[in-house]
Amino acid sequence: MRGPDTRSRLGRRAILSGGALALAFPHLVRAGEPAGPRLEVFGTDPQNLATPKDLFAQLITPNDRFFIRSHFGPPALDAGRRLAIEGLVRRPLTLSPAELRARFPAVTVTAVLQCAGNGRALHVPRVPGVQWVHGALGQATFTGARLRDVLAWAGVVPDAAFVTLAGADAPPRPSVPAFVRSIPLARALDPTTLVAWAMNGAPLTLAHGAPLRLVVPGWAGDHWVKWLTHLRLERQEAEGFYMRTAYKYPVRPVEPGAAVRPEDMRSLTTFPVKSLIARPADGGRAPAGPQEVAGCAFSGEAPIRSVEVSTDGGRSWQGARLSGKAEAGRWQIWTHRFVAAPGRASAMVRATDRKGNAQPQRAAWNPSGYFWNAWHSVAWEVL
Ligand SMILES: Nc1nc2c(c(=O)[nH]1)N[C@H]1C(S)=C(S)[C@@H](COP(=O)(O)O)O[C@H]1N2
Ligand SMILES: [Mo]
Repeated sequence: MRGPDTRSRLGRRAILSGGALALAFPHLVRAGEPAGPRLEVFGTDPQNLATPKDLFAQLITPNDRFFIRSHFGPPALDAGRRLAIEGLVRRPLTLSPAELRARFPAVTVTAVLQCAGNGRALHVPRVPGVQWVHGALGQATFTGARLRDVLAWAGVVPDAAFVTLAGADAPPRPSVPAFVRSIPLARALDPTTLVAWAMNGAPLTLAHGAPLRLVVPGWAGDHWVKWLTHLRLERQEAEGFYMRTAYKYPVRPVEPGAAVRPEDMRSLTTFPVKSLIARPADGGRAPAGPQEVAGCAFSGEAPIRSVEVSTDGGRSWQGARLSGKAEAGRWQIWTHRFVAAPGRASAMVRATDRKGNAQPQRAAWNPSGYFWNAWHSVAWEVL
């Protein structure tokens, strides 16, 4: 089976060296860092930058190599920007980031952050939108207050059912809808849902949502609202483009290219089971003898149960070795070793989670190109 990383797809974007990145986005690169490909550019206005795939063989993605995506670009940096908790609460209030940190216990979770559109470029037929291949993905430790502690302090009124989330970023023109998302109250009360101020032990950078962002482990990136300014308790889901039209997925599988009626769509929540090969790189070369294949595997639904690798085009599959903690919404690293003679070598990977969800051979096409998660394969030349 041919790997999906075809050259024409990779050709659609450039790799920015550390030096060029520093010029384009000075806040992303610290002075004195070695130059090298740090993030891959999929858009500059607003910035859409991808994590290089070789980083998916390590448990933590460093902050300066962690993908960046937003609809309108960041607002001004305001370290004291207040967060309002309002709507169906007994005690509407606003908190500065300092007050939030002082008042609630700090909790740290390690979680995958993945854009729903990651892999969009691999759906056939092609779907419009940012043509992410694999890199709208990373894993970090996030530190913040539990959203449920914050909500308990404000006192949620019984008929509240959703939390509507808004950030300080503004659309470029009044005619463009604002980025406003809702999550059900049950998900807001999940102990892993955080209002975070730190990522991998460092204060959040502006690109990743400073001073405060939401962290919703297991759920697609669109729920992880950055530059958070408002938490509004409501009876119903928010209206507006980003809830009513965007981030919708067919309730039943559809034919590739089919039009789907709005009533047959539901809002995205968890991302499905997926594994990727971080190394070796597709199209590379390696000396004959022992080969090591490695990557990550995760599911938003449940911890990973197993990862299997085929090095004979899918005829046989071997269990890979897993490392890292098994948790829903958190990736584990898998490795597999085999010996290859000179010629063409290939590897293909598939994962299954503990709810029995199996990564499919082909990803389910859908009108917005979300959640590509087909078996991933690479091929390289053994010398
Ligand atoms: N305020 C705000 N938050 C946002 C967005 C946005 O446009 N505005 N984009 C979301 C999307 S679609 C994704 S995938 C993640 C990306 O987070 P990152 O840039 O920290 O990787 O942020 C989310 N949070
Ligand atoms: Mo996203």
